[in-house]
Amino acid sequence: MKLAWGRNSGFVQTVQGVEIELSIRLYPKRAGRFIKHNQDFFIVTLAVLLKEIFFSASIGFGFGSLEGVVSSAAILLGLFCVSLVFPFRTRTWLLLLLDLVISVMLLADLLFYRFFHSVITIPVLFEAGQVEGVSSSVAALLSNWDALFFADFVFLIPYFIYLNKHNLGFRYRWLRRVGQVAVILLVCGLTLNFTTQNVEANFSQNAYTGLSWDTSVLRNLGVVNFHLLDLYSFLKQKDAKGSLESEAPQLKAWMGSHSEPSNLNLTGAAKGKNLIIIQLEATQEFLLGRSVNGQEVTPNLNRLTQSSIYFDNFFTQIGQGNTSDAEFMTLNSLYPAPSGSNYVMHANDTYQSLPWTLKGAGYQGAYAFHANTPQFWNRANMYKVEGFDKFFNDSNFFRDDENVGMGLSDASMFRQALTQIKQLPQPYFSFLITLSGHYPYDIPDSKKTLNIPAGEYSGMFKNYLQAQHYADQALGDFMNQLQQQGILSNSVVVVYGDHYGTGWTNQDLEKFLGTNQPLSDYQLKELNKVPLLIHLPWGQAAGTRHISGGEMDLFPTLLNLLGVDSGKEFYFGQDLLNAKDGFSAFRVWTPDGSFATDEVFYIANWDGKFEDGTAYNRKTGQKISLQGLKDDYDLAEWELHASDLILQTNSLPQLIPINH
Ligand code: GP9
Ligand code: MN
Repeated sequence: MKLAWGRNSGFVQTVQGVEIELSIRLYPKRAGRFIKHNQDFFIVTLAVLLKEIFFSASIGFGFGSLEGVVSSAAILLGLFCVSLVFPFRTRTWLLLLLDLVISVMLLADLLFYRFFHSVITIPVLFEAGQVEGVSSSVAALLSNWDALFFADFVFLIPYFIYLNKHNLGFRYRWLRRVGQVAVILLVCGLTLNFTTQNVEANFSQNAYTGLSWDTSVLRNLGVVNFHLLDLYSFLKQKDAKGSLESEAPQLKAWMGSHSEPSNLNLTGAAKGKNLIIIQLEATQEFLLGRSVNGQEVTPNLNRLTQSSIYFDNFFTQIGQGNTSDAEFMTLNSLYPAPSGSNYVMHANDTYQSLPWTLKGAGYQGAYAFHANTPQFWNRANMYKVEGFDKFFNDSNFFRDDENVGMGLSDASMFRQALTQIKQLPQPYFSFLITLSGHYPYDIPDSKKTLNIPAGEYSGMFKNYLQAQHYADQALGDFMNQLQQQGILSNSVVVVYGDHYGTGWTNQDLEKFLGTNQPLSDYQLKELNKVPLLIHLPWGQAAGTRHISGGEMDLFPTLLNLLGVDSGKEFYFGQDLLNAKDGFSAFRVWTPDGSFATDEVFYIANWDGKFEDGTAYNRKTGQKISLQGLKDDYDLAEWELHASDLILQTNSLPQLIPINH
């Protein structure tokens, strides 16, 4: 479609060869009168447009692009003009209501963005249950400036009352009003058609398909357009869930070759032992072995590295589902969703997860312990689906006897969990998820036992260090208890961080790590690593392993150690004790298709073109050519696609035997 300025000072639109002329003659007087008598409509549109621009600036996108402002104005005029068909009084209040709805949406988006670095998408809305749980974070995320989103109401409400009282709205006959709306809609539609056309070509191939992680639409079409497109793609996706049939043979063949053990290092080394997995909230690898003011930040983890198989090159691979994604990968070795959380969106699928597999191999039961409301991350439903026999949570078990940060202290959680673990029929699988390290790391002063010199770091980073130091102490006490109670010699204890923390500055990290230069984006990606420690009875096979891996690899690694046949399982990760080379694919926070091997870290471009990505030699940190990396890139893309397909079509039962 081409747009041209027409003969009669109007628009000429050519649609499939037919010229349509919109003769909107520009009569300045009439136009002036139209604006004057519809000032409520124009004022509200302008106010909301300014809020959109303020939103863009607040999330660090500046005042937005010209396309963004034009597109935002067009969609707002288009949405709000519907109010013009109503009588004046009704429409003024309707306009204020629309203004309010969008303002609340913008504030919710802004808070969400400060926490998750993305705006709210439809799949995320299904996770509303967690709002209750993050309420302590919400207070920390608010800023005084946010009040600006509602500042216009202070003027608009009295002004609209005045307009109504003095009968200042122009009363067109209804047919004319409908005509005006139709013209405005047409102009807005044409404008949007024009601005949306080239987003994919100009900004990113993934602009529309990767709404949850690609910022092109948000930057270039504005947040209201973003939400409408997100809604559209959600509805479309619901209709068209692909089919697995054509891809099943490829998946089966791949699984066959993927699962073949190359050698049998430590296979069955912990056969028949209890499995205790402790997932630590926001514990990052860079904390280990470091001190502040001569004091170790994580003395207990540091000590544990000596008696465990310690993986020091282990990535978190989470998407928007944060903690739940880390759990999901550990339990299933399937990838996080492209947006939202699988715990929420795929809680009706069938899984052959770690609990089911272990129980099939003779384990007496699987138990989850997490001191939060059971609805958070939809755990109450999902843990049943994953095969846990009981979920010990805030509602049915934990006494709220000590609060730290987001909820019950880790110390109390471990203490109370142990009373149950001691009684479980053996061998068992216990899965414990901690909480005290959670953003905004606001723990009581009495629990801050690190001596951090004043002025050294931002408040947020100091709090992070204190919270992690506290959580490390709680973990250390729990490990001592396991030893004293004779559990440690009979169990495999796995400890890992769920994901990175947020909220501090790069300068904090640079100071903490003692780097002399600003950290590059690539270095920051490397710093996102989390620790993984696997403690076997009597410290068997202890030592540091440098193979690169991530949360997707835990499932096959544990099956090997526990001597459980993995031949019939389906998993994307690899057994880190037997794999020759590391391979981890990333998504959402690092563009889809990014991957890390022992040698290379390839960071894909948001535009989705392989050749626009950047690769680094992980030993030297230098940029390297992309030659020879295409196969691994294709593999990363394929694994993500295949995992999504399996989940969207609930197809594991077509690929492997399900034992429940
Ligand atoms: C909530 C806890 C934190 O129960 O697991 O989740 P997160 O906000 O880190 O995803
Ligand atoms: Mn978490």
